[in-house]
Amino acid sequence: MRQSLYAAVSACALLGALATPAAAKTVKVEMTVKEVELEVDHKGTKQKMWTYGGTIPGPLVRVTEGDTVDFTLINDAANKNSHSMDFHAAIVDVLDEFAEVKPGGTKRFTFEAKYPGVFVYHCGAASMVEHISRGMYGVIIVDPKESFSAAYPKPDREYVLVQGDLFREGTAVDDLLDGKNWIGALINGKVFHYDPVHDPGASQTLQAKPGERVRIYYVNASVNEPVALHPIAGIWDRVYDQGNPKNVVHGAQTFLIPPASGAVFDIVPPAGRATNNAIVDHAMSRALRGAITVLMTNDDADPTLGRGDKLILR
Ligand SMILES: [Cu+2]
Repeated sequence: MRQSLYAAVSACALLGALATPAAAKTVKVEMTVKEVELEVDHKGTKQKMWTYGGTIPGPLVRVTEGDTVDFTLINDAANKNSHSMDFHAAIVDVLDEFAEVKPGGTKRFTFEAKYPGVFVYHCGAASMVEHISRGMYGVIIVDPKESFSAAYPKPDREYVLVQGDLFREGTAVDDLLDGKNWIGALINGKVFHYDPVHDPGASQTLQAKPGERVRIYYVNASVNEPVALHPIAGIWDRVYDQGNPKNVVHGAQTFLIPPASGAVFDIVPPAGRATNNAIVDHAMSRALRGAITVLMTNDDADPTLGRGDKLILR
Protein backbone atom coordinates (compact mmCIF):
# COMPACT_ATOMS: atom_id res chain seq x y z
CA MET A 1 0.00 0.00 0.00
CA ARG A 2 2.68 2.43 1.10
CA GLN A 3 4.95 1.38 -1.80
CA SER A 4 2.22 1.93 -4.41
CA LEU A 5 1.59 5.37 -2.94
CA TYR A 6 5.27 6.20 -3.35
CA ALA A 7 5.16 4.88 -6.90
CA ALA A 8 2.14 7.06 -7.70
CA VAL A 9 3.80 10.14 -6.21
CA SER A 10 7.05 9.61 -8.10
CA ALA A 11 5.13 8.97 -11.35
CA CYS A 12 3.35 12.31 -10.86
CA ALA A 13 6.68 14.04 -10.22
CA LEU A 14 8.08 12.51 -13.40
CA LEU A 15 5.10 13.64 -15.49
CA GLY A 16 5.36 17.10 -13.96
CA ALA A 17 9.04 17.28 -14.86
CA LEU A 18 8.37 16.17 -18.44
CA ALA A 19 5.64 18.80 -18.89
CA THR A 20 7.95 21.65 -17.87
CA PRO A 21 9.98 23.07 -20.80
CA ALA A 22 12.83 24.55 -18.76
CA ALA A 23 13.58 22.94 -15.42
CA ALA A 24 12.81 25.45 -12.69
CA LYS A 25 15.72 26.10 -10.40
CA THR A 26 16.33 27.57 -6.99
CA VAL A 27 18.35 30.76 -7.00
CA LYS A 28 20.08 31.80 -3.77
CA VAL A 29 20.25 35.55 -3.19
CA GLU A 30 21.83 37.21 -0.17
CA MET A 31 21.92 40.92 0.55
CA THR A 32 23.43 42.87 3.42
CA VAL A 33 21.93 46.24 4.28
CA LYS A 34 24.57 48.93 4.61
CA GLU A 35 24.02 52.48 5.86
CA VAL A 36 26.75 54.39 4.04
CA GLU A 37 27.76 57.75 2.56
CA LEU A 38 27.47 57.78 -1.22
CA GLU A 39 28.18 60.28 -3.98
CA VAL A 40 24.87 61.29 -5.49
CA ASP A 41 26.22 63.37 -8.39
CA HIS A 42 29.41 63.96 -10.40
CA LYS A 43 30.45 66.91 -8.22
CA GLY A 44 31.32 64.74 -5.23
CA THR A 45 28.24 65.62 -3.15
CA LYS A 46 27.78 62.92 -0.53
CA GLN A 47 24.70 61.95 1.42
CA LYS A 48 24.02 59.36 4.11
CA MET A 49 22.14 56.69 2.21
CA TRP A 50 20.72 53.29 3.15
CA THR A 51 21.42 50.53 0.67
CA TYR A 52 21.24 46.89 -0.25
CA GLY A 53 24.88 45.89 -0.56
CA GLY A 54 26.32 49.41 -0.59
CA THR A 55 25.04 50.60 -3.98
CA ILE A 56 22.00 52.37 -5.41
CA PRO A 57 20.22 50.50 -6.85
CA GLY A 58 21.02 47.26 -5.02
CA PRO A 59 22.29 44.19 -6.88
CA LEU A 60 20.37 43.07 -9.95
CA VAL A 61 18.50 39.81 -9.35
CA ARG A 62 17.66 37.80 -12.46
CA VAL A 63 15.70 34.56 -12.56
CA THR A 64 13.38 32.71 -14.96
CA GLU A 65 9.62 32.43 -14.53
CA GLY A 66 8.93 29.42 -12.30
CA ASP A 67 12.22 29.64 -10.42
CA THR A 68 12.29 29.80 -6.64
CA VAL A 69 14.23 32.62 -5.02
CA ASP A 70 15.86 31.59 -1.74
CA PHE A 71 16.52 34.98 -0.19
CA THR A 72 18.47 36.03 2.90
CA LEU A 73 18.49 39.58 4.24
CA ILE A 74 21.26 40.51 6.65
CA ASN A 75 20.92 43.74 8.59
CA ASP A 76 24.52 44.68 9.36
CA ALA A 77 25.11 45.03 13.11
CA ALA A 78 26.76 48.41 12.48
CA ASN A 79 23.44 49.84 11.20
CA LYS A 80 21.19 52.02 13.35
CA ASN A 81 17.82 51.11 11.80
CA SER A 82 15.58 48.12 11.19
CA HIS A 83 15.16 47.19 7.53
CA SER A 84 13.20 44.73 5.43
CA MET A 85 12.80 43.38 1.90
CA ASP A 86 9.68 43.65 -0.24
CA PHE A 87 10.06 41.88 -3.59
CA HIS A 88 7.28 42.96 -5.95
CA ALA A 89 7.84 39.66 -7.78
CA ALA A 90 6.75 37.67 -4.70
CA ILE A 91 3.32 36.45 -3.57
CA VAL A 92 3.72 35.95 0.18
CA ASP A 93 2.60 37.46 3.53
CA VAL A 94 3.54 41.07 4.22
CA LEU A 95 3.58 40.40 7.99
CA ASP A 96 5.81 37.34 7.66
CA GLU A 97 8.31 37.37 4.80
CA PHE A 98 8.44 41.17 4.53
CA ALA A 99 8.80 41.81 8.29
CA GLU A 100 11.47 44.17 9.63
CA VAL A 101 14.84 42.92 10.79
CA LYS A 102 16.74 44.65 13.60
CA PRO A 103 20.45 45.54 13.24
CA GLY A 104 22.46 42.35 13.60
CA GLY A 105 19.46 40.24 12.58
CA THR A 106 18.82 38.00 9.59
CA LYS A 107 15.68 37.03 7.68
CA ARG A 108 15.40 34.19 5.19
CA PHE A 109 12.43 33.39 2.98
CA THR A 110 11.63 31.79 -0.36
CA PHE A 111 9.16 32.59 -3.11
CA GLU A 112 8.35 31.37 -6.59
CA ALA A 113 8.65 33.96 -9.38
CA LYS A 114 5.28 33.21 -10.99
CA TYR A 115 5.01 36.15 -13.40
CA PRO A 116 7.58 37.28 -15.95
CA GLY A 117 8.55 40.93 -15.94
CA VAL A 118 10.64 43.66 -14.40
CA PHE A 119 9.85 44.24 -10.74
CA VAL A 120 11.12 46.62 -8.11
CA TYR A 121 12.28 45.49 -4.72
CA HIS A 122 12.45 47.90 -1.81
CA CYS A 123 12.62 48.26 1.93
CA GLY A 124 9.26 48.42 3.70
CA ALA A 125 10.47 49.35 7.19
CA ALA A 126 8.90 52.40 8.84
CA SER A 127 8.92 55.05 7.69
CA MET A 128 8.91 53.57 4.20
CA VAL A 129 9.17 56.97 2.51
CA GLU A 130 12.51 57.54 4.24
CA HIS A 131 13.92 54.08 3.51
CA ILE A 132 13.00 54.25 -0.20
CA SER A 133 14.14 57.84 -0.73
CA ARG A 134 17.46 57.03 0.92
CA GLY A 135 18.12 54.41 -1.74
CA MET A 136 16.74 51.11 -0.51
CA TYR A 137 15.56 49.72 -3.83
CA GLY A 138 16.62 47.54 -6.74
CA VAL A 139 15.40 45.39 -9.60
CA ILE A 140 14.46 41.76 -10.13
CA ILE A 141 14.05 40.63 -13.74
CA VAL A 142 11.95 37.51 -14.23
CA ASP A 143 12.65 36.23 -17.76
CA PRO A 144 9.71 34.49 -19.46
CA LYS A 145 10.02 30.69 -19.38
CA GLU A 146 9.32 30.56 -23.15
CA SER A 147 12.45 32.69 -23.62
CA PHE A 148 12.37 34.71 -26.86
CA SER A 149 9.72 34.71 -29.60
CA ALA A 150 8.47 36.84 -32.50
CA ALA A 151 6.50 38.83 -29.91
CA TYR A 152 9.51 39.14 -27.62
CA PRO A 153 12.63 39.19 -29.83
CA LYS A 154 16.14 38.66 -28.49
CA PRO A 155 17.78 42.04 -27.85
CA ASP A 156 21.36 42.93 -28.83
CA ARG A 157 21.94 44.90 -25.63
CA GLU A 158 20.17 45.27 -22.30
CA TYR A 159 20.36 48.08 -19.79
CA VAL A 160 18.74 48.54 -16.39
CA LEU A 161 17.80 52.06 -15.29
CA VAL A 162 16.21 52.88 -11.95
CA GLN A 163 14.87 56.35 -11.27
CA GLY A 164 14.69 57.56 -7.68
CA ASP A 165 14.38 60.76 -5.70
CA LEU A 166 17.02 62.96 -4.13
CA PHE A 167 15.91 65.05 -1.15
CA ARG A 168 17.96 67.52 0.85
CA GLU A 169 19.77 65.55 3.55
CA GLY A 170 17.92 65.38 6.85
CA THR A 171 14.46 66.10 5.42
CA ALA A 172 11.77 65.09 7.94
CA VAL A 173 9.35 62.27 7.13
CA ASP A 174 6.30 64.59 6.84
CA ASP A 175 8.20 66.77 4.39
CA LEU A 176 9.27 63.72 2.36
CA LEU A 177 5.60 62.73 2.13
CA ASP A 178 4.73 66.23 0.94
CA GLY A 179 7.56 66.23 -1.61
CA LYS A 180 9.28 69.15 0.16
CA ASN A 181 13.05 69.61 -0.16
CA TRP A 182 13.09 67.50 -3.35
CA ILE A 183 16.25 68.51 -5.18
CA GLY A 184 16.81 65.98 -7.93
CA ALA A 185 16.08 62.79 -9.80
CA LEU A 186 18.59 59.95 -9.44
CA ILE A 187 19.29 57.55 -12.28
CA ASN A 188 21.02 54.49 -10.86
CA GLY A 189 21.95 56.52 -7.82
CA LYS A 190 23.28 59.72 -9.41
CA VAL A 191 21.84 62.93 -10.84
CA PHE A 192 22.48 63.03 -14.63
CA HIS A 193 24.37 59.76 -14.19
CA TYR A 194 24.80 59.09 -17.92
CA ASP A 195 24.31 62.56 -19.38
CA PRO A 196 27.51 64.41 -20.33
CA VAL A 197 25.41 67.04 -22.13
CA HIS A 198 23.85 68.41 -18.94
CA ASP A 199 26.73 67.45 -16.65
CA PRO A 200 30.26 67.47 -18.14
CA GLY A 201 31.34 65.36 -15.15
CA ALA A 202 29.37 62.40 -16.46
CA SER A 203 31.84 59.95 -17.99
CA GLN A 204 29.48 57.15 -19.05
CA THR A 205 26.64 56.79 -21.54
CA LEU A 206 24.60 53.85 -22.73
CA GLN A 207 26.08 52.58 -26.00
CA ALA A 208 24.95 50.49 -28.97
CA LYS A 209 25.76 49.97 -32.65
CA PRO A 210 23.49 51.31 -35.40
CA GLY A 211 20.50 49.02 -36.01
CA GLU A 212 20.85 47.09 -32.77
CA ARG A 213 17.79 46.32 -30.66
CA VAL A 214 18.39 47.89 -27.27
CA ARG A 215 16.21 46.70 -24.40
CA ILE A 216 15.86 48.97 -21.40
CA TYR A 217 14.45 47.70 -18.11
CA TYR A 218 13.18 50.86 -16.44
CA VAL A 219 11.97 50.89 -12.85
CA ASN A 220 10.42 53.84 -11.07
CA ALA A 221 11.55 53.96 -7.44
CA SER A 222 10.30 57.52 -6.85
CA VAL A 223 8.23 57.76 -3.69
CA ASN A 224 5.26 59.72 -5.09
CA GLU A 225 5.60 60.63 -8.74
CA PRO A 226 5.20 58.70 -12.01
CA VAL A 227 7.80 58.63 -14.79
CA ALA A 228 6.83 59.70 -18.32
CA LEU A 229 9.50 57.94 -20.34
CA HIS A 230 10.34 59.18 -23.83
CA PRO A 231 13.41 58.58 -26.05
CA ILE A 232 14.13 62.01 -27.58
CA ALA A 233 14.76 61.60 -31.33
CA GLY A 234 13.31 58.11 -31.26
CA ILE A 235 10.16 56.06 -30.76
CA TRP A 236 9.83 53.02 -28.53
CA ASP A 237 9.54 50.16 -31.02
CA ARG A 238 7.80 48.17 -28.31
CA VAL A 239 6.95 48.67 -24.69
CA TYR A 240 6.17 45.69 -22.49
CA ASP A 241 4.10 46.99 -19.59
CA GLN A 242 5.36 45.44 -16.34
CA GLY A 243 7.98 43.75 -18.56
CA ASN A 244 5.50 40.99 -19.41
CA PRO A 245 5.76 39.94 -23.10
CA LYS A 246 1.94 39.63 -23.18
CA ASN A 247 1.50 43.36 -22.51
CA VAL A 248 2.97 44.86 -25.68
CA VAL A 249 2.46 48.39 -26.99
CA HIS A 250 3.88 49.27 -30.42
CA GLY A 251 5.28 52.62 -31.55
CA ALA A 252 5.00 54.47 -28.26
CA GLN A 253 6.32 57.99 -27.77
CA THR A 254 5.87 58.45 -24.01
CA PHE A 255 4.93 55.72 -21.57
CA LEU A 256 3.86 56.23 -17.98
CA ILE A 257 5.41 54.19 -15.17
CA PRO A 258 3.65 54.54 -11.80
CA PRO A 259 5.64 54.71 -8.56
CA ALA A 260 6.99 51.28 -7.58
CA SER A 261 6.52 49.78 -11.01
CA GLY A 262 8.50 49.02 -14.14
CA ALA A 263 8.32 48.44 -17.86
CA VAL A 264 10.58 47.14 -20.61
CA PHE A 265 11.37 49.43 -23.53
CA ASP A 266 12.81 48.35 -26.89
CA ILE A 267 14.43 50.94 -29.11
CA VAL A 268 16.06 50.20 -32.49
CA PRO A 269 18.18 53.17 -33.62
CA PRO A 270 18.52 53.41 -37.42
CA ALA A 271 21.11 51.29 -39.21
CA GLY A 272 23.79 52.96 -41.31
CA ARG A 273 24.32 56.14 -39.34
CA ALA A 274 25.45 57.32 -35.94
CA THR A 275 22.66 58.73 -33.80
CA ASN A 276 21.99 59.76 -30.23
CA ASN A 277 18.91 59.55 -28.06
CA ALA A 278 18.16 61.26 -24.78
CA ILE A 279 16.00 58.97 -22.67
CA VAL A 280 14.03 61.34 -20.47
CA ASP A 281 11.35 61.49 -17.88
CA HIS A 282 9.45 64.05 -19.95
CA ALA A 283 8.13 65.80 -16.84
CA MET A 284 10.48 68.80 -17.11
CA SER A 285 10.92 69.22 -13.36
CA ARG A 286 12.51 65.78 -13.22
CA ALA A 287 14.24 65.76 -16.63
CA LEU A 288 16.16 68.96 -15.99
CA ARG A 289 17.04 67.93 -12.47
CA GLY A 290 18.66 64.65 -13.34
CA ALA A 291 16.39 62.24 -15.23
CA ILE A 292 18.13 62.27 -18.62
CA THR A 293 20.17 59.35 -19.95
CA VAL A 294 22.11 59.50 -23.22
CA LEU A 295 22.14 56.50 -25.56
CA MET A 296 24.97 56.87 -28.09
CA THR A 297 24.76 54.73 -31.23
CA ASN A 298 27.80 54.37 -33.45
CA ASP A 299 30.20 51.79 -34.88
CA ASP A 300 32.71 52.37 -32.07
CA ALA A 301 30.26 51.26 -29.37
CA ASP A 302 31.98 49.39 -26.53
CA PRO A 303 31.04 45.71 -27.15
CA THR A 304 31.02 44.94 -23.40
CA LEU A 305 28.30 47.45 -22.50
CA GLY A 306 24.72 46.22 -22.17
CA ARG A 307 25.91 42.62 -21.80
CA GLY A 308 27.09 40.23 -19.09
CA ASP A 309 27.50 42.11 -15.82
CA LYS A 310 27.28 45.55 -17.51
CA LEU A 311 23.50 45.94 -17.50
CA ILE A 312 23.71 48.41 -14.63
CA LEU A 313 26.62 50.76 -15.35
CA ARG A 314 28.18 51.62 -12.00
CU1 LIG B 1 15.27 50.05 5.19
